[in-house]
Amino acid sequence: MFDGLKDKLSGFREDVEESTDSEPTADDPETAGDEPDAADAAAGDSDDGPGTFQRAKAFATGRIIIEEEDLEEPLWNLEMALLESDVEMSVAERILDSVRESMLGESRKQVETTGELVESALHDALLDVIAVGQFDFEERIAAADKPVVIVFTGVNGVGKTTSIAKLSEWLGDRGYSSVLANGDTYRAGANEQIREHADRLDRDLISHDQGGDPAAVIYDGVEYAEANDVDVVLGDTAGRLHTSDDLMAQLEKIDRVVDPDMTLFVDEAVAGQDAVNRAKEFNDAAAIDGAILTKADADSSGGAAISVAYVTGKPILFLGTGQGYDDITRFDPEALVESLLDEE
Ligand SMILES: Nc1nc2c(ncn2[C@@H]2O[C@H](COP(=O)(O)OP(=O)(O)OP(=O)(O)O)[C@@H](O)[C@H]2O)c(=O)[nH]1
Ligand SMILES: [Mg+2]
Repeated sequence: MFDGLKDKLSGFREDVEESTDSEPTADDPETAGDEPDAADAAAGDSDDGPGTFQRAKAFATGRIIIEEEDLEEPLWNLEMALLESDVEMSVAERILDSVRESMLGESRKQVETTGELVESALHDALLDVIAVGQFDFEERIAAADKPVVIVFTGVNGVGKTTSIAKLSEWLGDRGYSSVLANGDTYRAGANEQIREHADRLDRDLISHDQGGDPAAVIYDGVEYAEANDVDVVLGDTAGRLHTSDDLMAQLEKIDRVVDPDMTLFVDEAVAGQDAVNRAKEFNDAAAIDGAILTKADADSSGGAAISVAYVTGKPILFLGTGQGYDDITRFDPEALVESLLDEE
């Protein structure tokens, strides 16, 4: 998963190692910087002297000192790599700032190798953006008054209905009953599609005729759950663009009438930057509580997985990893960061 990004992150490590690997001596002018330019020359040797001396001393004592200029090119390459992997611009900048900060100045800490310093800087910088807003989903379900009402939103074809079926299975595995409510009264065939899932999973389904009011369907789902002691109502909605005013007004009505405990935004990991933009737009239009990224099994750049939480302030809660009902996993920021930095 996210192999492209993984390669690029290890490229950064190599870049830094390369730009810091020549062991400097106080009288070796080459070590003052890789590409001495006119400004360096004009400033004279007085700028380079103490830095070089410090570094030589650090080498002598086994410490590693990274100079600003060692990082310039690697950081630029890292920025390009992140952007190419569809990491959102503000997120890439945040990552660069954290990496720079933890590798320079204060943190000239004792580490074994430059590689380790890079690894720990990248680890902290990535976790900082990926883990934004995380909460324990299962604990929240356990603690909430029943029924817990969850509504799923997003654009067409990203995997909302499939994710509902998977989540129903996931909840069942943990002892929670659920009912499906088909708020997609818009698309022809939507009832039949979710009916198939409900039948296969042996779940009850609340649906109205095509063209009906989605808020009314989900409301009926809640009443059904209350009457039958069902723990969770999973409310589907039609795929929509955040720009389709009528459909967005429907979401507001669902919010008003049903007041769901959670609204989860669903999008595809493979949509990269588009998924990031849509998450932000949906969150602005009707606040979401978290996101599900589907199709993480397909070869995706990883940009969405890294950016969505930072950009929306809401966590990614699940990854969809295939078409089967079991192909859903809790999104674990620490595990993702470790796998991105794992050298095998
Ligand atoms: N490989 C893979 N395919 C998935 C995943 N999640 C959903 N799909 C597939 O994506 C297609 C669309 O899924 P749906 O659940 O119908 O998407 P939707 O968002 O409900 O679509 P609309 O109701 O039309 O807006 C189906 O063929 C699913 O099997 C996933 O995690 N991995
Ligand atoms: Mg659907």
